[in-house]
Amino acid sequence: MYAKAIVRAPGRNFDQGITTSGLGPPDYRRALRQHSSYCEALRKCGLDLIILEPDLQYPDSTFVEDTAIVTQSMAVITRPGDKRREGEEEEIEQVLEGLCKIENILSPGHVDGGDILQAGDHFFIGISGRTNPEGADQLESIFSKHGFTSSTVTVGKMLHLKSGVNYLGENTLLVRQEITGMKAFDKYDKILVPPGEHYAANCILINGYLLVPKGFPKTREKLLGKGYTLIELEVSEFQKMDGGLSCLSLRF
Ligand code: CIR
Repeated sequence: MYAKAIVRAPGRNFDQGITTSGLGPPDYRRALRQHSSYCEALRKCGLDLIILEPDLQYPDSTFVEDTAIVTQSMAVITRPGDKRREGEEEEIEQVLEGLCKIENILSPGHVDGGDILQAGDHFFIGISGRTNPEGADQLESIFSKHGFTSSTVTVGKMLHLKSGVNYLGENTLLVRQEITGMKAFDKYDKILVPPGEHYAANCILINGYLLVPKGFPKTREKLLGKGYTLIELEVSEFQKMDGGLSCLSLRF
């Protein structure tokens, strides 16, 4: 069970962040409304929220997930892999310091939290354009020191590992096509996101509720058919900036 989440609303320069989506500039007011509904949904899941002020120094800082990996017993503060996001983690470290034991990724390691997928006591570490092998090695040592197992996976063309695969509990992964053949995930049951809906692979399971992005009807039907209790959320403005549901919070 999760008890808390850290979130940060987008700043008014959110549209200056990094994007490759080609979906056009985000509408700031709509982004704020969507963020506020997202916070409401987290509260509905029973989480107490730690809400940080927008940080105009970092237009991407609403995507707090990339700055840390948080478990019940400790937090790893990352070194985000894109230069424009370096330093975003400092405030997150200050917040987490008061709550749990802290570990740090050190230079030349880089890790984005979006590349780290927890499935029970195992962590998959995606090696991507943002997470390098040095960062992954450091992370593996930290996980093992704290009693977790871990393994690395190559992310390929996606931004982050969790852009394509997410854990839904009970040995089940929600995956997009690229992931289905990957040996690393052999032992899991898989729910495949239908063609044309790959963005919907980024869903998050929180205390029995599955948060899913609105606008992906085939994925929705599939998940309802499997018996999940869904909370559908509009995240179109975050999608324009290459972000999904998981990126918008650190849950622990
Ligand atoms: C970036 O490119 O870093 C942001 N515009 C999007 C980050 C999304 N984060 C995530 O998937 N964990």
